[in-house]
Amino acid sequence: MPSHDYAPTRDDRFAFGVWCLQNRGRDPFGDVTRREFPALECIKGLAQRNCYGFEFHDNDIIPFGASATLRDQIVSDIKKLMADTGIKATMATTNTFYHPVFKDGAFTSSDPAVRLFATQKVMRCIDLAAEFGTEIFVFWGGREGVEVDASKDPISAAGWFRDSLNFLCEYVRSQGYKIKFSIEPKPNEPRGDLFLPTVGSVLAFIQTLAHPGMVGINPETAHIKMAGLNPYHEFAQALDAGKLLDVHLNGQKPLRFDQDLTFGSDDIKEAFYTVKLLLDHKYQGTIGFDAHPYRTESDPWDFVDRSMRTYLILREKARRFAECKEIQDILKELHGAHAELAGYAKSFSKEAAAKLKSMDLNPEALVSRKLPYERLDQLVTEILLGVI
Ligand code: GCO
Ligand code: MN
Repeated sequence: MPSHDYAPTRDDRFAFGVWCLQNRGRDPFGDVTRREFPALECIKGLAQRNCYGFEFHDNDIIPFGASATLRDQIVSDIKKLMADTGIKATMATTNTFYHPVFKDGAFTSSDPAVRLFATQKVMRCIDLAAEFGTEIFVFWGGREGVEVDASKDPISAAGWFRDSLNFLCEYVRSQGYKIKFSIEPKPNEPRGDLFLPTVGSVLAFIQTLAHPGMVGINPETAHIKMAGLNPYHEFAQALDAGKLLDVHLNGQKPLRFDQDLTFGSDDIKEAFYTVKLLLDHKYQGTIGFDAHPYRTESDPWDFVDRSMRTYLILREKARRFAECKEIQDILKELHGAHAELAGYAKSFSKEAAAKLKSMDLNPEALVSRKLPYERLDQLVTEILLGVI
C-alpha cells in the first residue's frame, strides 16, 4: 500500500499557470465551453490546494491597455491574497503574442517600432514581477517565427531578439531586481516555424548574450514531443548545463498540433523518467504545470488536483526504483564494468595518450558483456503498473 495519500504540500513546490485555469476551451474549430475564471479566483483555488505558487502573463491578471488605477488596484488585491494565503508568484511572463500588433513577431518583427513596443511591455511586466517578488521571468516566443521564409533572414531575427534581451538584462540590473530570464523553446505553433525550437538551440543562443549568467531555460514536455524528441533527455541537457530554471510539465502525443494535455495523461513511462530526473539531480526550481483542462470540463480543478497527484505518485515510484534490489543489482553490474579504467580519459597527458594507443581493449571480449535491458525495462514497467 502507498505510504501516504499523495496530498500536495507547499514543500512540493507545485505551481500552475493562471492562463491554464483561465482557458475556456476554445480551439480553432470550436467556441468556448466554460466560463473564464478571474485571476483572483484561480490563485485562491491554487492556495487552497496547497500549491506553492502561481505563474502569470501580464494580461492574465491585468487587461491589455488597463489604466494605471485599475492596474494598481489589481496588484494590491493580488498582493493581499498572497499575504493572506502564503502563495507565491513564482514565474512571470509577458503576453507578446495575443494582440494583433504581434502578428509578425514581437522581438523578431521586422518593424523596430513593434520590437520597441514589445520591449516596453516586457519592462512593465518586469516591474510587475518585481512587485510580486517573482524571480523567474520567462520568454516564450509564441509569435517569433515565420510562415514565409522569404519574409525575414533568421540571422537578422536572432540579432533583433539578442539586442532586446541584452537591453532587458541591463534594465533588470539597473533596477537592482533579483530576476533571472528563462527562455521557453517550442518548434512551431502558433507560427509555422518558431525560432529557438529546442533546448539545444536555446542553450547555444544564451551563450551569445551579453549576460549569459542571467539567462536560463524553461523546457516544456509538450514542446519537446511536438519536435519528436525525448523530454527526459531534453530536460537533462538543460540540467547538465546548469540552466534548468523552471519546468513546464504536461502531456502531448508526438509530432502533432499543440495538445497541452495534462501531465502523465499520455505517456506514463516518459513522465516517470522526467520526475525521476528532477528527483535524482535535486532540481531546486518549482514544478510548473502548463496544460489545458479538457474542453469537456466545466472547471479546472480536477485538472489541477490530478496533475499534482500524478507527480507525487511518480515520485513515489522513483523512490521504489531506487529501493528495488533487483534493479540496483543490475545497475551495479552494468556500471561497475572495468571500474579500474573509469576516469582514465578524464585527464590528458601525452604519456596517457601513448599508453591508450597501445592498450589491449579486445572488442571481441567486450561484446560478450551481458546487458539485461529487457529485464530492466520490465521491472520499471512492473513498478509503474503497481506489481512490485
Ligand atoms: C504554449 C506555451 C505557453 C507558454 C506561456 C508562457 O502553449 O505553447 O506553453 O503556454 O508557456 O504562454 O509564456
Ligand atoms: Mn509552457
